[in-house]
Amino acid sequence: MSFKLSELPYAYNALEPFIDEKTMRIHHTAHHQTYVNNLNAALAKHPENEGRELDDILSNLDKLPADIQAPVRNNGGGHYNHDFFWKVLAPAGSTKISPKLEEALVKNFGSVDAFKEAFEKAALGRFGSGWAWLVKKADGSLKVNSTPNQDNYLMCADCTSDTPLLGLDVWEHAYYLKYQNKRGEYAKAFWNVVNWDKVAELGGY
Ligand code: MN3
Repeated sequence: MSFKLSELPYAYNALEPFIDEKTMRIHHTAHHQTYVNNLNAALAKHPENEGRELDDILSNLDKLPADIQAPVRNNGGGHYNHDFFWKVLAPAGSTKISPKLEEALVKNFGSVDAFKEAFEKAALGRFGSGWAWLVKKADGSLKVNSTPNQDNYLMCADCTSDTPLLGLDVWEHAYYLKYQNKRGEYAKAFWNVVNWDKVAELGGY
């Protein structure tokens, strides 16, 4: 078994000018590819894990042999999160918030703008590297949260039943070439390239 890097569902320059081509190319072919390579290298040390789904592996990290728990957490999380991230991005103007999704955002956050504000706050508030998320809880409510490094909802004791609808990579490698230290500007620009159709589909709206 080995995990593979999937092709992006759009061209590297498709998210310009909000996320630039050079960043997308390096992010996908270098950063994401390295997570895949390192994940495969770690799992190869314990071939009894061959054929397991990544969801299953990441949901049961503590059952892996101790010597590969950290590399699988970091690189498996990296592979999983980036696969998710590419799917919730789309060229600017190609999708919009559906009435049902809008209704859910208004119900849970007060307004779409209040949701965006809460999400940007989570993105900015994450010290160091990590992710901001919009998740649907088991009770149907929507929440914004953030995780450090390449962690995600599969690894978090109180959020394993969460369904992620949207994620934003706030590692510097995701924005530094274009935005330098201005993570807030990157988080605001992100709204232009969200794949709202995918968000609605993931949430069942
Ligand atoms: Mn990244």
